[in-house]
Amino acid sequence: MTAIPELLERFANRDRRALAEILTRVEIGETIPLPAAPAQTQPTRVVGITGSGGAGKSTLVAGLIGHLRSRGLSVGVLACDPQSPVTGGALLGDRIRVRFDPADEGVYFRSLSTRGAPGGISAATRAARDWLVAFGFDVVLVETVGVGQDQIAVRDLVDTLVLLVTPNTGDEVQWEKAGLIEVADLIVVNKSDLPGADRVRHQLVSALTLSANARQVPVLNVTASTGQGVAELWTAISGQ
Ligand SMILES: Nc1nc2c(ncn2[C@@H]2O[C@H](COP(=O)(O)OP(=O)(O)OP(=O)(O)O)[C@@H](O)[C@H]2O)c(=O)[nH]1
Ligand SMILES: [Mg+2]
Repeated sequence: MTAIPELLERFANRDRRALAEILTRVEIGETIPLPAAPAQTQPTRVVGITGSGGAGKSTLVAGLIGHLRSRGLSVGVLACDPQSPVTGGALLGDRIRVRFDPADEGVYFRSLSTRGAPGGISAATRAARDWLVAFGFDVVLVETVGVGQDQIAVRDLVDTLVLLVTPNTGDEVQWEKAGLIEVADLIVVNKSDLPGADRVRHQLVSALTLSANARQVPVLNVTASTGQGVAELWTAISGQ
């Protein structure tokens, strides 16, 4: 194990291996003093991507990485994996599905096991987010599975919360019940290549009109698997 002063010095020099070691140590509960974020023209924007299992969150994260890199923005990703019923560890799924150039220094990807923590958010997620912000990424994306009311916990972790729903799954009713559509800043109807996308979109728009929180929550159609709508989504996020 590296001594803390050395680790922090390497971290300050933007050494990704130091970042990785810090995240591992923080995840197992060690407290390491967090340095101030470097001076940036724009502060880091932290964006939460939530939705039920298989909604296309990782695919969208991959699409956003591509879009953000093409604009010269660096990206740190935290993927909060659901507890695996088999091993209790992180599922490999996210690491397999999110593809990016491993040699690209502008992207950093990290999976955290949620280990059954309430809210589907690992206790260490907040700390990990803070370290990615301190590292100075332009954008930090937090992928987390939506599993009901506890998911609202993600709200406090991010500047912008994006909720993914998909056509014909009945999810929209569930999200409404869970109050998630009221805390989301943006709602994405992903898999808009599938039938029923417009119907779901209309249902969401009317549910939002009726909701107690009468904020203007944009509902966007996206097809993450082709990248359709990803640029428009980023425009909406960065204009928030
Ligand atoms: N038709 C269609 N399929 C999609 C789209 N986006 C993602 N998928 C597919 O949906 C499946 C699940 O995608 P993921 O990105 O792994 O979904 P996820 O929400 O990250 O899944 P978990 O992390 O396991 O909850 C994959 O087979 C994707 O190829 C889309 O826009 N259209
Ligand atoms: Mg995923």
